[in-house]
Amino acid sequence: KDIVDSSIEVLDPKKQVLPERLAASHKGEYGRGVLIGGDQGMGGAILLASEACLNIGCGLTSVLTHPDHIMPSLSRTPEIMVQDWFDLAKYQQRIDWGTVIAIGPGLGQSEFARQKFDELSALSLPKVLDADALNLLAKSPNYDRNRILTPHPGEAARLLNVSISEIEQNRYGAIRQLQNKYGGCVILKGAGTLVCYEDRILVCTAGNAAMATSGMGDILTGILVGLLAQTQDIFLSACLGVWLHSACADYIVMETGKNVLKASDLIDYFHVVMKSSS
Ligand code: NPW
Ligand code: AMP
Ligand code: MG
Repeated sequence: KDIVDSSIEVLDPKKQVLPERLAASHKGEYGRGVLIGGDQGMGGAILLASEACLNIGCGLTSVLTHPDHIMPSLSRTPEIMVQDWFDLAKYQQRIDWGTVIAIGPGLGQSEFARQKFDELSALSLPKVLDADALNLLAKSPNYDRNRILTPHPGEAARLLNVSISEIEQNRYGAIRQLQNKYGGCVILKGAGTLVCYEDRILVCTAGNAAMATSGMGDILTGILVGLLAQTQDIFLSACLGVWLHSACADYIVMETGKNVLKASDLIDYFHVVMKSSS
């Protein structure tokens, strides 16, 4: 029944274009992304997200994270400005500086994380909420039109207080409920990722099971916040980001014959895939 619903559209690759980069432009014109996450033991999540954000073209990318992850981040990607989230004055300066925010990858659900989540929820900046930010949202629901939510079925189940199988049995109904309850643009991940915005639901037919590995959703979050930094448009960023993430995985599988991907494999392919599909 869901499949024949006329309100469901397929994400069209031909409509997906990266934001234009004008000859005389400078980094200040492509947004300032602030990514918050990476509690102890989960630093990789925010590193992956921030690297994806940088590579998709965000003008200035910065990270607020647990101090354990500052040196690893700088060693791996010195282009990214990374700061200790416990330095509250610098934390606040960085938030005030940002034009878009992503919160959640590896954030954890400590009291500190909850406090930061609550503070950020009050800001009107466009946001991407993922992973533990979604778990915190489930515990303390609020409505916001200017954000992208990126639940996998486990997170969606928490957000709607139902079982994972109830989500999976009716993914269209679930994403509609998520959008009604929480607002903004919702992405329900998994094979056949859905994007819901206002009265539209789109399904992504790209993507494959080689993506079923750790950190893959963190890459999507980085892509989304990087696109949002450049466009300020949650729906456009969600459609392009979801498609590109999956199309990269399809491209690498086809080119290399790999049947499993590391999440970081995708990062160098964003522009290759855009070029090959244009
Ligand atoms: P089950 O039981 O496996 O069948 P959690 P998480 C379900 C960070 N990470 N279809 C799954 O189901 C994240 O950013 C850090 C159906 C299970 O019940 C978070 O902050 C990394 N079910 C934190 O870890 C790399 C699905 O959801 C539950 C499903 C926890 O995030 C890894 C698991 O979800 C990770 O990104 C699907 N397609 N997908 C790092 N390198 O630092 C998921 N489920 O409990 O929210 O755990 O997603 O690992
Ligand atoms: P996360 O669970 O947050 O790491 O997100 C996993 C990402 O990989 C999401 O974007 C999923 O849609 C994608 N993914 C995982 N498994 C599959 C699959 N079998 N087919 C297509 N996409 C998948
Ligand atoms: Mg995730």
